[in-house]
Amino acid sequence: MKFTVLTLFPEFIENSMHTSICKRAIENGYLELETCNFREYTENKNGRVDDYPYGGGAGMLIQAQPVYDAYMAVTGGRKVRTIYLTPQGEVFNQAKAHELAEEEELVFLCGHYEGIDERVLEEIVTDNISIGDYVLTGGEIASVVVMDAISRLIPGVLGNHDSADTESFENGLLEYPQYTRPEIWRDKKVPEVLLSGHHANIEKWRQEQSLLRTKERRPDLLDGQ
Ligand code: 9D3
Repeated sequence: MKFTVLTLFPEFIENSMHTSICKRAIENGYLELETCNFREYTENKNGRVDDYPYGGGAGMLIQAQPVYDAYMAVTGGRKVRTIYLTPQGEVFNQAKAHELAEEEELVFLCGHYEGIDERVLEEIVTDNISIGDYVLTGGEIASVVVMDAISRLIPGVLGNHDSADTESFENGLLEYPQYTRPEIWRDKKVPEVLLSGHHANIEKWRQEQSLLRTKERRPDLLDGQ
């Protein structure tokens, strides 16, 4: 998978993605990351990429020209699925992560200020994605969230040890509580069944705990089941 990110803050994307599992995946060639600062493509002599909105209103908008020229420079006009991170997008979820993980290449466009001139969005954007109903300062963190979720679905990115995890979360329930050594910590004992060695009972307990926890914390996840 190749990710290309168009952003005014490429160092934020580079730093975030060169951490932990994504760092290893880039080093091992399972992921490729390119960032492009579209400020480098502005034709404004002061390096500006923003201007006032026609019709008035608060804040500034990113102009179409630098975004389009940066996009053409990184894609060469090829047809590439291009994701605009925006509060007006469809809310990202695990199904969308799976769908996007099928692509060989994705471009991410991160906005700042109050948004981007609609005309360039019409030209290049194929998918509008939000990461949830709260207000961020820009699209960068959202793009990292989406890339991180996609990355762990790419074959080879997770070690075999981690990949079993994938299946257990994706049954649509929250995970059961987990414990490691010591057996007693601050007078709290590990649930007896986990020490029993009785694998069928352990499996049954974990399923019960998953269901209980989901009912308590995320009843909305049970609506579709
Ligand atoms: C005044 C109207 N604002 C919309 C609520 C304008 C605005 C605020 C903040 C426009 C963009 C942003 C920056 N946010 C993102 O770029 C963003 C985002 C978000 O704020 N929440 C959830 N997902 C995303 S994806 C990109």
